[in-house]
Amino acid sequence: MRTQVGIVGAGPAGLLLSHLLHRAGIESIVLELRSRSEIEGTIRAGVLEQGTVDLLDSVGLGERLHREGFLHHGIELRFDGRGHRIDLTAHSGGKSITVYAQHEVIKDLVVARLAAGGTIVFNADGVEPRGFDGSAPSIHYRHDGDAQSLDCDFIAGCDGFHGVCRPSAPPAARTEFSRSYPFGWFGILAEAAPSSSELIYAHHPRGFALVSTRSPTIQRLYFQCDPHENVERWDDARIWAELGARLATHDGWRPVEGPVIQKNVVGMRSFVCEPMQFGRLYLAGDAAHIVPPTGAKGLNLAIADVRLLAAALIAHYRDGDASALAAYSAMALRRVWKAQRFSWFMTSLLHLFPDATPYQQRLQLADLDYVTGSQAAQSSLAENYVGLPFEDAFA
Ligand code: RFL
Ligand code: PHB
Repeated sequence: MRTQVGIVGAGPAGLLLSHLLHRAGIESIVLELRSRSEIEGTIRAGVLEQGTVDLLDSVGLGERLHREGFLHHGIELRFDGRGHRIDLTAHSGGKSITVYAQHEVIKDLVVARLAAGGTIVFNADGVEPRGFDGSAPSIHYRHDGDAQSLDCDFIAGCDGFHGVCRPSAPPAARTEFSRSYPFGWFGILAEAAPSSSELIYAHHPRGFALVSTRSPTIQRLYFQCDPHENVERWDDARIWAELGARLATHDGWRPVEGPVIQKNVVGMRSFVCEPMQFGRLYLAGDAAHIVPPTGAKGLNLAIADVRLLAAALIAHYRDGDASALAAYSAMALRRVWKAQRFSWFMTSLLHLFPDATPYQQRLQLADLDYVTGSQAAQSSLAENYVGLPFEDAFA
């Protein structure tokens, strides 16, 4: 088999890249380890930045998102039993966020690719990118027990943090920066009506908690936990007692409770691989970088990467201009590091750090007081939360 761009991974990065290339008349094939039902059923992100929504709109993917997603103009920071609303729209020159689940974005992308005659090879095992240091890359894999190979001009490594593309680049060519956190997030989906019309990020002496949403009848909530916590030790009553304690306000606010229909623990890590290009292999999304979910940046960064990468590939094929491809890694990394900074800031602001000294604990409270009391600090938070503007010349 042969195609122009061989894409590894059918997450948001790989599928959107394939869609953007198709619209410019460039062929691609997506190789995915898992089945269609698995990728469409994995519960992950929920918050889409304004720029992400605008991009999805501009390429015909906004219809269901606007119908079923929730447009939010603010978030609440809650600490010391009191809520403080940050007006995102007022502080960001009119921008907002949309709460729409990542797996719904995936479903929309799969439908769009298949309707356009695109190829997504599900259940592709043993994927191995080869020859990307020369001019004739290929991807070897197994499908239905048969060995296959896909020849291509470029390989896009969109296979997430645990994928094969990043490790296939020579270790000496990669510099990796990472930080792990001494806690995880216990995430639940519950059959309940919304507790709040906007997201609530709560700081509490028992640990962080977050109220998000999915639909008028399904709610998404998280609370900080031990990274090795066993979800089976938590029945519904214990989960709601913990969430109730961390989210309580002095005026008696309580979350709306309901049966917990899914629970899992998410690890927290910050990670960046530099560069994001190795010869004809280009990394995008979680394959190249990870942020803790507190800033809601991971999916949005994956989308920002492929926006740049698609534009650079289009410049190469349409105009014979290789300069954007050469600039891809440096340009993507500028945004990546700003998202790293913001995600680290939000994580540090809101979580309980088990080894924090009393001095550091007081600083954290001062930070919360400052952020919620200062217009300048709220503007900075809002600008980052709704998504920094795209700075590149090509679109
Ligand atoms: P993905 O989504 O991990 O997709 C990679 C795909 O590659 C496949 N794959 C392979 N395919 C072939 N061969 C191999 N060897 C392969 N190895 C892996 C995988 O099966 C998969 O289908 O990466 P991508 O596309 O870069 O997208 C990144 C986002 O998924 C991720 O950053 C976000 O989910 C992070 N995130 C959030 N981001 C936001 O922007 N807003 C949020 O509100 C938000 N909340 C979250 C989150 C992540 C969370 N978890 C579970 C880590 C909340 C949570 C709880
Ligand atoms: C979610 O809805 O899953 C969500 C919302 C905000 C975050 C992270 C996850 O910061």
